[in-house]
Amino acid sequence: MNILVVGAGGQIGTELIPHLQSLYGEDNVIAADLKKDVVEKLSEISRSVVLDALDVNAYRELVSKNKIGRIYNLVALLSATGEKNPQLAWDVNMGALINSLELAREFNCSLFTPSSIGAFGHSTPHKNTPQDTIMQPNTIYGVCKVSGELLSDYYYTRFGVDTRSVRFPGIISNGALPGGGTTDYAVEVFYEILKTGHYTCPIPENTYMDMMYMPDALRACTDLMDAPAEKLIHRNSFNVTAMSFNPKELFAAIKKRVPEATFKYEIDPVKDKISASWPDNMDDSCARDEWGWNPQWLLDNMVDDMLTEIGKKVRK
Ligand code: AKB
Repeated sequence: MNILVVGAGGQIGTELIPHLQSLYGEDNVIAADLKKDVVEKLSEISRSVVLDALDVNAYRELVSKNKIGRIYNLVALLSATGEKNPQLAWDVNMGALINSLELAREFNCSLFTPSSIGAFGHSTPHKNTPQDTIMQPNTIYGVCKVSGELLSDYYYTRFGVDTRSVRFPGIISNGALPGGGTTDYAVEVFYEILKTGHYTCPIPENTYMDMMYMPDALRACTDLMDAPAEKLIHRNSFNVTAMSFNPKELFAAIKKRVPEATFKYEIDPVKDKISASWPDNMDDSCARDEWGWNPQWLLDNMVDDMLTEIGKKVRK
């Protein structure tokens, strides 16, 4: 089966490519991204192509020519960026999704499109947030995610398209940087502490959010897509989480290992509002029951690994 990753140059895509290659073979994975320089970089590790996912004809030609059987649609403007330009966020996030859904229908592909904790809002229960609950997000990013979940389920029930998805929490990684998200602080802090010894945090110290280390996120992407269809009661989209912490707890874990590290807070009002509307911690028991979700990385081993890996990059 040939697998296409659209929006491959981002935080998840750049690490999903080698993960997919290790599972399904190097030649069976194609990375597509809008930016030429990003594609040049990706071509060092994978078959790669420039693609504007909003150009349905170019997208169709790529899928058809390469006999694509599975699509990972990772195209998205994230939560904080989305608030700066809501119309663009809607156009990009929904445009890439509808094209992916239509092509999955036409070429009988399975389709993974990540949803997010951003699909929830103030009226959602914030503690142990259930799988099926109130979803009234307060951001354009969240509105796109809820619409995307509904549309993906519609394509499954109406046309039989094999659509699946997870609600990702903040993803922590040491590869490509996240950009424009509310949870980005949990990555930025490692670079700043290792480079300068200091970090100024835009999120209030007591705001809890779900988080996940990249190796677990990659397994979520492939385990769900490989799960037997008959086991799935839900499809779009599964709550998945690995840990929940607030900035104070993360910084304490870093300070234990880097005693000279210092932290202060300068709250970003947009990120403050967004993070306050998201769950403190989600209940991911449906993912565990229906396709065996079982995260391996918690706060302590994640912090150890991030400090080691980013330490190597910073010292280079
Ligand atoms: C963001 O902060 O916007 C993303 C997300 C949780 O979807 N990382």
